[in-house]
Amino acid sequence: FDRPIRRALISVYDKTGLLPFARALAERGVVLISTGGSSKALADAGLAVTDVASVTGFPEMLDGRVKTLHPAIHGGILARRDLTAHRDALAKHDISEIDLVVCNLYPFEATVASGASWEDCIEKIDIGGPSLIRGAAKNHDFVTVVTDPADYETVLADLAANGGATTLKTRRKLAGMAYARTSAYDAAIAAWMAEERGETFPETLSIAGKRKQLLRYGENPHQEAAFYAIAKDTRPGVATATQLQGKELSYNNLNDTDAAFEAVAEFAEPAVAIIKHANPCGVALGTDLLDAYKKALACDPVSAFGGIIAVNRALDAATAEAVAALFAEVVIAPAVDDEAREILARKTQLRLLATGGMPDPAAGGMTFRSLSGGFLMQNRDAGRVSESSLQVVTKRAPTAAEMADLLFAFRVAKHVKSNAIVYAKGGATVGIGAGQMSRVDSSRIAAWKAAEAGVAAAGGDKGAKSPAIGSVVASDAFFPFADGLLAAAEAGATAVIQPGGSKRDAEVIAAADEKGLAMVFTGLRHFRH
Ligand code: 93A
Repeated sequence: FDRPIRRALISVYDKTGLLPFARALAERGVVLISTGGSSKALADAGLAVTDVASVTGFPEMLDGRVKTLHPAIHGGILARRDLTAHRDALAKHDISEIDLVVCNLYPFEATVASGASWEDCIEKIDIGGPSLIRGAAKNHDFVTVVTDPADYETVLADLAANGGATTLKTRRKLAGMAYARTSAYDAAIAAWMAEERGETFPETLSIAGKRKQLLRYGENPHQEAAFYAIAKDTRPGVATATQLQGKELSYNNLNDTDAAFEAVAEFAEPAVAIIKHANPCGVALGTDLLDAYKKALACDPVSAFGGIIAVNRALDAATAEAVAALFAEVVIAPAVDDEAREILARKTQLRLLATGGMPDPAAGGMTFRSLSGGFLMQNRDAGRVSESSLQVVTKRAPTAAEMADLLFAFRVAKHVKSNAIVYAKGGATVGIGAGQMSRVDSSRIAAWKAAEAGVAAAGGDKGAKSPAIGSVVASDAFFPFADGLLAAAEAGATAVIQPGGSKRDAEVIAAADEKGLAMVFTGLRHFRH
């Protein structure tokens, strides 16, 4: 049934690319039928066009709510060309076949995003358009449906190659895209209605994701995977980034790059995070990016090998040179200076991503986690503490320098898998303990890693002073016992930040006082699993 297209129905809100497409159709002798605004655009361009009203015998009515909803249109779209009974029915009612439907919908999503009133949003719910699209897609054995101006070229190429007809392969592909569009459209309407009812978590949920990339494999080579972007979510990050160079991004790259970029987004000062296996090897603030990079790298230079680096400023030449000296998998930045690009271009394998901006760490949004048979959904962890929200619980209050590091360390701890313990000094992490089942183990690991980094920095001198000495320590959740805190004191930490709220808080506070530590409670927990 690859028959030449003879009649096309054009009803598009977004008129991008319409005129050249319609002109090419007209040149092939295709009869153009069209609705109000589309019809006017075509006629203004000098194309011969038949108004829908003259096909249906009805004017467009009810402020345009009923334009194409008529058997003369839907009969022409839905009739099976291979059934005599269908052809007879059309003939009996004087209905002509429609072989091509070109339709894109009222911009419901954009209208909601613009903050329009309830009434305006309701008016932007397209009814006739989805009916045209769904009908044409159902009857794709005979009818071609185009819902995206980006596909006009494909259709014209098909017509040119097939004597004015499309191929079944193209029609099937376009039909699938058509249903993807109408389902995403309805999902957006349902989500908006739930939001308007004040339901953050509606009883049923559809999420429209657009495939951004097929991945070579998943977390492991025997797993298949793809990367989807949620259309509604325009937060700058991995899903919206442009890859400027380098090898194809892997599943694990994407996961780690997200962790890295979200971590540096926490800070207004120049910041760098180096991530491996979704945990930071180091995070630091600096006078500039290069300074921050050196400090972040010093935290765990061994693990940083093959890591992922995020910065929160346009990547400059000096930092690019330093980064180029390390083997890194990915670098992500809001922007990349021309000189920095040239420098990194030498590292042909290195994946370089530019996001165009930084996400607002305090902005809302949802996160998902899959589990067998379902998924968990929660608000993004946008929780934040400030100096004024902290409660000093020890005899000694933190000094100004300790306070700055406490706030920094706690913010980093939010980006470390639980149980998270972060030692920090001078705006840089010096030891990180991540993902342990017991908090005291995380505390000991972080201290041990700090000591190791100290030895490495001193060229292997086993007697080198641990950078944890004189540091502060953050814990993502309360210390259930004094042991984790005592391990930190032993490592040389002088101040502690933690949520508090343990049954044994009194014991933990007493231990801190005994060791001369200053300790603050946040009242806010940052679990991350
Ligand atoms: O209000 S509608 O749901 N009623 C209809 O019968 C109808 N038919 C097509 N909207 C309808 N359309 C939509 O009109 C199309 O989906 C398209 O977005 C728009 C094109 O209108 P115009 O050609 O007047 O600019």
